[in-house]
Amino acid sequence: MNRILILGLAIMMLILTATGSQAAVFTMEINEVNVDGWIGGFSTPSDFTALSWTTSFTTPGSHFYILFVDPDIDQNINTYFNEYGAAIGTPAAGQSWEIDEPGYVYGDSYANFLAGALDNMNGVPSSAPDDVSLALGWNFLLAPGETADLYFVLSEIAPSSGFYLTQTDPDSNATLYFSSTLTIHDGTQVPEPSSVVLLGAGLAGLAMARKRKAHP
Ligand SMILES: [Ca+2]
Ligand SMILES: [Ca+2]
Ligand SMILES: [Ca+2]
Repeated sequence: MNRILILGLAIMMLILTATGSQAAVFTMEINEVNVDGWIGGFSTPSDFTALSWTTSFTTPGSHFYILFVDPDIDQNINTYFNEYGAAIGTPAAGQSWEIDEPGYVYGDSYANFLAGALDNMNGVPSSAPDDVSLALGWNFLLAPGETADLYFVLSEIAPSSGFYLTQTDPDSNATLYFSSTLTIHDGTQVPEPSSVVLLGAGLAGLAMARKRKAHP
């Protein structure tokens, strides 16, 4: 009896260990921002589980801010071009988005990001997997004395509400969720320290060289 019980426990532990080791690896190929036409690149860790970005505007007038990410899921196991995207929900007023192959093969999301005009279309649906990149943008107007706070987050946790983009690797059974909020209020407000994760720290100036070549 004891021997059977012990064997059963050993098998359970093996299964738990195997499940734990199957966590997908997320890497970042490109992470750049277009702020009113100024392009900057964020440095990101070699792999990540979740990333978030916060920034604020206080200069009166019209602004746009677009965050572009080109994540890959388990690229060393099943490539970076077995993935697809989806747009869930309805964009907020002033919000733009794009899901597409970044432009190594056929997509125009990186070009549209540079031009400051996302096309609000999904170029990599589940019927045609490829290399997914995601972009979210905001166009907004600030009156004197107003502050705009922007927040972006990319993680495995689905937002409970609002508009968001997804990037799924069906072979890894993993999905990344990309969402953003814009809050405009009077006066200035110091962001909560816990929400400032990558604020400006990795900004590396002009757009980084794009290393990867088109896949066959
Ligand atoms: Ca993959
Ligand atoms: Ca496109
Ligand atoms: Ca990608």
